[in-house]
Amino acid sequence: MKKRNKIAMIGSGQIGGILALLTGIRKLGDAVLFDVVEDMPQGKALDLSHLAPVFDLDFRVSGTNNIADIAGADVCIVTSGVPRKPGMSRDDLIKINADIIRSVGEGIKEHAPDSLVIVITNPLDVMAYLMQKVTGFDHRKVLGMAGVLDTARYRSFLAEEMNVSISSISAFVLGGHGDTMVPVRSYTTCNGVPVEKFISAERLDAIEKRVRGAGGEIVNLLKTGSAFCSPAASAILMAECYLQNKRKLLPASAYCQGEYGVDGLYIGVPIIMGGNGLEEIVEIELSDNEKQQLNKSVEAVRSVVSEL
Ligand code: A3D
Repeated sequence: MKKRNKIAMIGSGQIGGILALLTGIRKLGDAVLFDVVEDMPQGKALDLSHLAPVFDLDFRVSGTNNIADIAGADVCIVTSGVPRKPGMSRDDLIKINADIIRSVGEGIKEHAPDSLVIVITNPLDVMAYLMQKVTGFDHRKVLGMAGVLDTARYRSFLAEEMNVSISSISAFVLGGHGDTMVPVRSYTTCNGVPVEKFISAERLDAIEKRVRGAGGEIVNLLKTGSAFCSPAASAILMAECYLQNKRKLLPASAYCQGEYGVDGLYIGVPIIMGGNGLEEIVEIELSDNEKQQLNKSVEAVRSVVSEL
């Protein structure tokens, strides 16, 4: 009998809850919500299971405090950790979140050894690196979600500025998920037409600065947490590419072995994502300025990795 897909949320906080909701709405399979907080994942699961009949979704969802219940998961999406508070950088989270990633990584290795792991916990590129080390999984099966979200932010601001449909905007944000991320202007177009034809260089500088600070802008507005709907949607897109072998070209934090001059680090690069997880890292020609920015971003990630 063909098995139903199982998607495990490792961490059932703000992002975890939306991940389970979107798993149902996008018809990806069944969801299990795992968290250390007693009763909370069970409560979220019960609530979501009452949403399924409203939308006629053939979707089962359960909540647990026992990581053994993720057994057989096809995809594990990891948000366990603490989010930023106003005034904190993503790197300030490293000590607490590294311990949490080590502990859940052991659980994933034991109970879902064949799963694809998508890490969302910050500091993102460093936590993806640590997750791969702890699980020992093939690096193709451990990816970090950041580029899809950062690119979505870029596209959203550009579409608003140009007053065009969001679907016309194609863009890439590469590098580490932090203040040094690199919106790649040379590949940013409105239906193939370079974005510089529509927006002045000064306005583009301002928009790109806003992209780099967009996570912080949301933290300052929310005051008690960070963005959660769009990060969840971005990880679900990645899970979809894997489960449906879509072979979509998207930016993700991936283990580089010489690509872009980076060796032995996770960094945001364009990848083809399909049924093997990372199918291939695509090397695109960058301008000298973009190369310089990317190198700076890589050094920022490398210095946080050295703190592990
Ligand atoms: P939050 O709502 O606090 O959820 C985190 C959950 O992790 C909480 O429910 C905790 O109880 C749980 N948790 C802690 N320790 C463990 C453990 N050992 N095992 C299982 N669960 C545990 O945060 P959130 O969902 O808003 O954010 C989660 C993470 O995502 C944070 O590190 C954020 O910084 C990060 N984040 C990343 C992005 C990216 O674009 C990469 C965007 C937004 C947030």
